[in-house]
Amino acid sequence: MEFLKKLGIKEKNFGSSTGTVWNETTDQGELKIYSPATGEYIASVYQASENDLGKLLKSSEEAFKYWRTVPAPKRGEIVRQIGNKLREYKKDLGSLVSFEMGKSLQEGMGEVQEMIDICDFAVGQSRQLYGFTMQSERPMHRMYDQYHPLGIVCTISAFNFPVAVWAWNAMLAAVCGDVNIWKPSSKVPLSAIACQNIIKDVLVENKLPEGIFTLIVGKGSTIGEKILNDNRIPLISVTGSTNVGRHAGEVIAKRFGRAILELGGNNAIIMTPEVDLKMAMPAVVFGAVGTAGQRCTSTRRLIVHESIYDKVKESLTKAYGGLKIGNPLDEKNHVGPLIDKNAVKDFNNALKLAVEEGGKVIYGGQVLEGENYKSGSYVVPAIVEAENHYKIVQEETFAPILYLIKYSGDVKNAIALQNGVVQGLSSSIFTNNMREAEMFLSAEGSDCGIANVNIGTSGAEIGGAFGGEKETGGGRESGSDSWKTYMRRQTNTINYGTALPLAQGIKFEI
Ligand code: UN1
Repeated sequence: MEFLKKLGIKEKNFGSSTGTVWNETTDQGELKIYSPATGEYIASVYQASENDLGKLLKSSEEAFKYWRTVPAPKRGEIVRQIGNKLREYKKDLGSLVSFEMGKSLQEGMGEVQEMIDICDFAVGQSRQLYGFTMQSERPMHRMYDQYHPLGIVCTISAFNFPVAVWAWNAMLAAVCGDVNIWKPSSKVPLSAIACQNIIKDVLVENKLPEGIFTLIVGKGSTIGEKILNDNRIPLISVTGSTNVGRHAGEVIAKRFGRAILELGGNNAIIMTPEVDLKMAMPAVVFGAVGTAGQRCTSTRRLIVHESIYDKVKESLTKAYGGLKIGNPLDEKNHVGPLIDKNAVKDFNNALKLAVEEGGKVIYGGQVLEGENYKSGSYVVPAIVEAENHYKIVQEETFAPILYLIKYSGDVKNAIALQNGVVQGLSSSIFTNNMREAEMFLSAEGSDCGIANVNIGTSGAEIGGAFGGEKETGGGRESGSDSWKTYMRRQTNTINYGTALPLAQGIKFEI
């Protein structure tokens, strides 16, 4: 595979780097990475040791002392160069993401584009990072707030977005003057190693010290726990399941660290009687089967008004009938494999539970076999008629299962169903009725972090803040003013007079 060579992936790779220097640990076990696309062996990664983490933290602490003094627009210049490198390697990195994770090449390339977009965004942001000025109640006083670099930021990313989620966090954190540790998912470490190789040239060309962008591939139970507990890391951004996030959030909170939690979703699309079905259908199908249902924003529930239910059911099954399932590197395929056989088990199990609770599988649900599906991770996306209260419908299953749910009466009933889960990431309504759309967006409407009109639940742009409420964790990454989380805020009051008046009219004379 040409792209592996271009990205500097060797047969055996070290798992931790302080920037350009790799720690040569080989005694902590080796991760053997197989492609879910073909089942073939790609390469291996030596897991890092706790000692390696110590080295990373030491170099990060040193680097922070320097990096925080570099003017923010100059830090932005480094991020601009990283964005350009990513442009150069877009096809190669997109291909590796697709090969290692199993998402379609289109989506792999899209993921790298998200990285490039956030680089551009962060470059612009680097000339802003502004606070407010306030009016003081005291004469000859000035008040303002300002933002300073926070310190070491760690990004713990999940397998489903092997590279983009790191960039959302690390590029913003970098312009904010923070230094970065990246702990990628052990299911997709090669994509992370490739990123480290891509940014290496920028670090060398600009003579930057080690410790600004570091990487550690290691066990959650040892390296992960150490990171969560380490007081030297003021901010940890965690993307993963609600279970992973609940534990991480608790540990980090105990030491008063800051966490950005971006956890599970149970995203729904509402279709009202005034839906434009032609437009809605591709959004639903892309949302439900894109990345084989393994996005946190994947569409898991379709809440349809009873008056159009049969029609929607028919066009949906027809659309699913046209899906091409197969090697994600082949651009004609819409749906690639699940990440591994455990995910296939979860898929099967969820379908079984749905049926036990009274659901009806009306399309798909098979595990594919044969020469083209050798990895054993390919499934036919399923559509299941179900009710919102089913236990399994209430859960996030990371697989292409779309629950078809009927509502009657007013749009408020659909909104109640949409909100009637513990997660709160993404949501959409398809309607041409502005009253319904505005109700959905109102204070009585969707309770999610993302609420869209006539757009699906997945595929958010980087310009908006990304994240959700309830068990999704409440964190926000990426655009809008999310950068503020990566900085420490300081309120400053300056007295340029000769008297010392106290606030609130308090008199204190000595
Ligand atoms: C994720 O699945 O963790 O909105 C992130 C989307 C992508 C990001 C998904 N931009 O689907």
